[in-house]
Amino acid sequence: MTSPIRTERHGDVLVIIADNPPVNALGAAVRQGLEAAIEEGEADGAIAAMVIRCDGRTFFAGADITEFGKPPVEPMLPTVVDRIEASSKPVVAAIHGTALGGGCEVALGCHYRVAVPSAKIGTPEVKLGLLPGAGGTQRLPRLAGVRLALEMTAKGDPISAKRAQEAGLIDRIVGEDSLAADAVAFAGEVKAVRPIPRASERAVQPDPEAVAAFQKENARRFRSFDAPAANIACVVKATEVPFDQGIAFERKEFLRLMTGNQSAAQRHIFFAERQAAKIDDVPADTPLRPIRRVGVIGAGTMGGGIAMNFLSAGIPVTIVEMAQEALDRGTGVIRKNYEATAAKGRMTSGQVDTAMAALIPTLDFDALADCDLVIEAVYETMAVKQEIFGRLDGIAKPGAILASNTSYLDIDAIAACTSRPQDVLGMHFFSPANVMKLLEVVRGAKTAPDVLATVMALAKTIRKVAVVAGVTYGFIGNRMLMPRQVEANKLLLEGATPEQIDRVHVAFGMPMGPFQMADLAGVDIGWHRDPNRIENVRDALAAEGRWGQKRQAGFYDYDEKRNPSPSPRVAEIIQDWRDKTGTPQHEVTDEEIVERTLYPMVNEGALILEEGKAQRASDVDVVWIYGYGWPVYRGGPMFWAKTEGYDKVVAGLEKHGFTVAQSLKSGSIK
Ligand code: 3H9
Repeated sequence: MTSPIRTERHGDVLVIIADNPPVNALGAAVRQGLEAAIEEGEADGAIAAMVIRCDGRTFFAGADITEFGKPPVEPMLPTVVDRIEASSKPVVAAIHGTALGGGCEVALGCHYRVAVPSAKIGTPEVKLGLLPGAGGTQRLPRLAGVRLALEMTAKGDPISAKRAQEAGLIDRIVGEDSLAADAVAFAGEVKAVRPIPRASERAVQPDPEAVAAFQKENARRFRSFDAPAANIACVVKATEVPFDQGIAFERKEFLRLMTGNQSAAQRHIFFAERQAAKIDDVPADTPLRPIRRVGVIGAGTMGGGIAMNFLSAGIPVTIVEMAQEALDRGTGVIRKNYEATAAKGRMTSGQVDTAMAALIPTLDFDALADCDLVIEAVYETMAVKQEIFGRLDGIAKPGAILASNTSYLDIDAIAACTSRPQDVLGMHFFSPANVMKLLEVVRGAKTAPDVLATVMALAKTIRKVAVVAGVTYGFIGNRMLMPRQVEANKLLLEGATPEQIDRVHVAFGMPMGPFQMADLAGVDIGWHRDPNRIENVRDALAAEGRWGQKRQAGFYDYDEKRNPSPSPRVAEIIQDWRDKTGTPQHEVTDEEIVERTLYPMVNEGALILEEGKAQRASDVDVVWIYGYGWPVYRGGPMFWAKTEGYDKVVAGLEKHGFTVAQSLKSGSIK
């Protein structure tokens, strides 16, 4: 097998080039090749300096994550980085694309670093539940100081080449298109400089104030995650002990994280997210339909948020409403949202204007005729949707993709109202649609493969994580929410309180519990259809005007700042329903809440998979991570069930009388 590493001689500079697509991950063959190339440069008397660079789209994007958990293959990355640093001849890293994780650590092991202006440098290991385990936590603070090292390791966001240069991580920014030649020239300039600058030999001052401030600022963000604290501890260690001892500490912490459940879950989600983009029976090279203009029907909260995704990506949008007032209101909200982003410094006012200029608000339905994709975002009523799709069929140009943003309804029944069901599918955005990462792409019985492929690719353009779902009530996410809600309501009657149930969910890692969610979304959702029908606690609250946060009263009472407190009135209403229904009371434990609200979600997920409404278990996990804030360190409901043990989940479900999915019983979930 040919090595992914080759060498070239440019005068007295040995250029070591990696070619390991797609992202030059530092797999075993790359590590072996790098070590051998350094030896080659050391041994050759005609060589005075070396350059390490990569072919393809990026400098090394990190260790090869697929190797984690498998038997180690020598040389390990820390050894390779040490070998580079120990070289008696200067080594220059030539960086383009993203020097991430182990890639960043290779660069830090080099004696000099040059980069193109568009390059990014970072240590995102924390996002995989890890820390830079090839000396990064010890070299980074020595080169860039404690504060930036904390930012980079514990938060994991990459920095620009410019910022890296200011911080002393990059020695020179070179031409965007002349990296190879400029790096060789730079190596020529530094080849005779002695002593050779080695990061490990530099001193770093402790900065306890910076550490304390950083921990305080990020306490919420780091809540319940193991890896940020470990990253911080390693950086602090770098300021306290000699390099070798710091490395020993880093190694110990790295292995602890690597073998833990959190990192396994986070690595699972990394691959799950990428896997979700693949459609089993649609080839990756399926020709796509061009999407140059998007139409959105409905300028309400959902429609406006959907439109923003495309405007932000530079795709013009025609947005249609029935009344001028609603149209103006919708357009105004879009502008206000953009201006708020600009006020936070995340957009320029020029970008706000460009986005707004690409929006055509209109009352004229016929204006949708030149759109390549039309997304309907109106009331969740089948009759209304069918009427709209019938009209759209008469207006949209041939080949246009027609999508519904329905959260529950049958896409096939909607498609049947058109003469072109092959062009129809669901695009289920999550609220707020311009913020939430998840997009459920609902594949109808007749949806054409290229329509599906086009929408999946488009999702990437608008920076969504898309998951394919089949036609089933509530698709993947909302269908799994239903058994949770049913049980939460039963538990109230049996003796639990909304506070207890929500607390168990928040302690589990969810952003909020079922009743907090109801208050946020609106307790009155669904109730307006038949206000005279009062069948449960929720209806009773809605009938009393306790519609949730918007009314400062729902399952909780709220003050003006929307801080919740337990509601005596709600306790009364619950007691009323306990009496009315004669429900036997018992002391509900936290464990029972987990077994009765979270296990049924897993069970429903298994049924969805058995019915072929989701392609794979990891897709179900992606839905819950990106659509509902399931804690990423638990890897999504299906992954979590595996870590809990399928037997335990099955036993818990059976104990409470649920009918358990066959695949869960046999442990054959895929
Ligand atoms: C580490 O370095 C530990 C060390 O500190 C210590 C060691 C001792 N390995 O994302 P894309 C695959 S931890 C294996 O779609 P983009 C990916 O699965 C690592 N495979 O492209 C996908 O495969 P497929 C620290 C990897 O252009 C394909 O490459 N580094 C790896 O949107 C394309 O990926 C990171 O955490 C990998 N490291 O984004 C960086 N990376 O086509 C992780 C990617 O079969 N990577 N693949 O689905 C990224 O953030 C993005 O991939 C990147 C490119 C920004 C590089």
